[in-house]
Amino acid sequence: MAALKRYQHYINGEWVDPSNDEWIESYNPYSGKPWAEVPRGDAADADRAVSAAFKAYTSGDWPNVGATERGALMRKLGDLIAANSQKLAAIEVQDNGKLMAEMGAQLGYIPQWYYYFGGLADKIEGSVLPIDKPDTFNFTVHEPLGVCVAITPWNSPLLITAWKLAPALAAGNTVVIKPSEYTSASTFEFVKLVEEAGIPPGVINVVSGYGNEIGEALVAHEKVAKVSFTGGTVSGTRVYENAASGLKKVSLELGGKSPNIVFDDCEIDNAVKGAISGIFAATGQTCIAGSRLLVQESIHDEFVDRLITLAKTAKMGDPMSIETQVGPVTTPPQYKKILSYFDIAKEDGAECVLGGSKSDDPSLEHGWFVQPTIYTGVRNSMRIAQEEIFGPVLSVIPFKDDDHAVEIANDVVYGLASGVWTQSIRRALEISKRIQAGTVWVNTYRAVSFVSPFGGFKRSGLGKESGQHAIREYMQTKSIWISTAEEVPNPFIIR
Ligand code: TXE
Repeated sequence: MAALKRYQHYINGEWVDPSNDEWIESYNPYSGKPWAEVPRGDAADADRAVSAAFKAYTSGDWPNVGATERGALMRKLGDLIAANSQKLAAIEVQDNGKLMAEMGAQLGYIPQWYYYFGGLADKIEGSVLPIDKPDTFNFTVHEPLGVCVAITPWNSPLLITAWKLAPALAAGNTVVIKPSEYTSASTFEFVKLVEEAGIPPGVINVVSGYGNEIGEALVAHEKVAKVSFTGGTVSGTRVYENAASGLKKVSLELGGKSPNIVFDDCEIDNAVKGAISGIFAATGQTCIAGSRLLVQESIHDEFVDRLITLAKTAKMGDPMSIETQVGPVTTPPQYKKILSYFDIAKEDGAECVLGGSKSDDPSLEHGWFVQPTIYTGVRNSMRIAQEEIFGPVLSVIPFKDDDHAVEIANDVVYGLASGVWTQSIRRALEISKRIQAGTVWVNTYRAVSFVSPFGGFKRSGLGKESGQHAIREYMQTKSIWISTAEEVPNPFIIR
């Protein structure tokens, strides 16, 4: 067997082995075989990376790089990602099982985050305040926080890295990135571009390993000012608890159980496509998956028929092939988790109208493939309607009218995204206002942009990524007071 490709930590501009010399095998989800190994980092590696980032934040070149120049460096980094997009896409497909068709488009788009936030770097202005005190000049400046830790999941490693890294860098912070132990390769490949972009050593560091080992050590490190986390709600809650003891700033982008609501006045063909893209794209492994399809009773049966017809055409196969529409599940635990929900759905009494098991295609037997699955007769109280499955498993829930749709839509602990399919502007606006979720898509689904804020309500998270205000998640405001009085007045009273 060919030797596995070995990646090292990237700390202070250098490639280094993990202190304990332990490694994690990285698998190709299509072949089910390991192809690379990444460091199994520990607390010592966390300390090395954070110390490098802290040094780069407090001394050396970075503190003297002005905001305009930071923007220029980020644009260079964006250009380098674009120039290397095919290579990065191929690594992600191999390591993660994402479709080449999706990764080609994603890598073409990722540079935009670096361009947008690079452009924003020198547009963050403080204010001079009309202060109510005599002989006083008061103004604000917005400063970076220091060392930021970016913890990313396995479902879209490079896109989610961009969402965190671009605003953090634009604000002037230094960063330690910890990708998922299942999919670290693409982040290591990406960080090779940092030196060529001219970004000083220590400003961007990448370390890999398990969440409960190096992940917890990073979050707990006393020199870390902020943690930005994307992942599951259980791990996110743990990160929040650990960060609390150091009073660190935290952004969390967690799970979802998003309602995709189809009203009887919709354009049915478009809504069917929207339902499919909401749950089967990326093999359902997205936080924004429209995993609860709420369909108005009057069109329920016709809609489900059309949905099944289209879903049956989904081509499952090798994610490298541009023809493939549904790829493998990325990790073995995730594969098992999805399969376990097929049993749960049966116990709960949902009716399986498509799929409902692992793939029976012999050509896919080595990979982690599950069939696109649709359940009808789902009540919103069932576990398949309440819990994030994170796979191509759709629960169809009928509703009577607008109030009923909103009631079901909001009756979950999550609030990440939602879809509304209607031709009525009045209804679109009304329902959008009433849904408790950070994103509402009307007559579309699964659209994201560097321009538009993204983040959850309720237990889907804290803070926003993308959009102008995301940079503020990586900054703090200082108020500076200057007295122009000739004499200091009575020192025993507050001024
Ligand atoms: O994710 P984890 P898992 C959901 C989805 C999935 C479930 C579990 O429902 O089935 O989460 O997936 C790091 N301190 N999402 O277990 O554990 C970990 O190493 C610090 C939704 O694979 O959340 C990895 O880098 N770090 C989701 C990252 O957190 C810790 C995307 C995410 O892993 C840590 C992925 C700790 N205590 C899964 N524990 C989304 N929102 O898009 C783990 N990590």
